[in-house]
Amino acid sequence: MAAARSFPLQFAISLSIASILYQCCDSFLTPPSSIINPAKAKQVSWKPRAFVYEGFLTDLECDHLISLAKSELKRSAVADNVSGKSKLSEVRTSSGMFISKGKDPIVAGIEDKISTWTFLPKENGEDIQVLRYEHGQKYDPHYDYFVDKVNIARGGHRIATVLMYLTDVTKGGETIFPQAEESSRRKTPATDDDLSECAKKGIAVKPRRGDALLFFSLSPTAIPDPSSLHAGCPVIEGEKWSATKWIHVDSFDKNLEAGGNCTDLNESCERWAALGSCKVSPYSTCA
Ligand SMILES: O=C(O)CCC(=O)C(=O)O
Repeated sequence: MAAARSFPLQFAISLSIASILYQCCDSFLTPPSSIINPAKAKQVSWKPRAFVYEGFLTDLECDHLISLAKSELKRSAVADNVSGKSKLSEVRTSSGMFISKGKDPIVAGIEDKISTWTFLPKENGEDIQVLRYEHGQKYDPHYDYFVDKVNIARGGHRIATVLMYLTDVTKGGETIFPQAEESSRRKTPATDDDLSECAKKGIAVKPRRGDALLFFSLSPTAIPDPSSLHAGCPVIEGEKWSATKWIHVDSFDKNLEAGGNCTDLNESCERWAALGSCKVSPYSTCA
């Protein structure tokens, strides 16, 4: 009888111990690198919507991406505005390579963090592109959204970009938004000796190893945002390694239908068209 009466008490004590152990071990088992702390993200600009997350990648993650890329680098290309085909251009002089999605647990962990931070599904992301910029190399001002129908057919527009800096750069190599609206809350100090001349022509983010820059190329109403124009300033001293994750409005993993026909891909197209989406967005894939 006594044993029966103390059962609820023993049960409650066991439950508390189990809960303490679970909480303690869970935080030991979860690598600190996979925890996203929104307080670490600072707003860089509101037009375009751009944020920097300090210490997004660990040293191990930065080194891992560089070591995967090192022996596979090729001259970077750009997409032709009409045909959508890749072509070499003086607009972009870095070298780079793509790391396939979920290639190993470290890459998959980085992709998990990106998805958690951006609230965008992993399947909407392209493979991570690792880039190396040597002295003088740069990426002239451009948009990440496409204007050709071929590239839009796979996953729709690129809605957001996460740019991760894998190294510090002694001088130059900043990412700059030349059309960004200066807000009264944040001004790039024009006299900052740390910044190159190129970086003083807009809102600039200085590459720091482990930091990540997130910006949106579409407005909240899903229309391409011209203020998202951005560039990689020439590297003046040192070397810049970065890794880019482009994220689309829809799945990038879905198989394309034969022929790549891109009209009315979404069952809601008729409704969107009735609401005027084709008039609002010249890039709509709805008929
Ligand atoms: O390297 C940079 O700072 C810019 C890179 C970039 O614009 C891109 O990868 O789309």
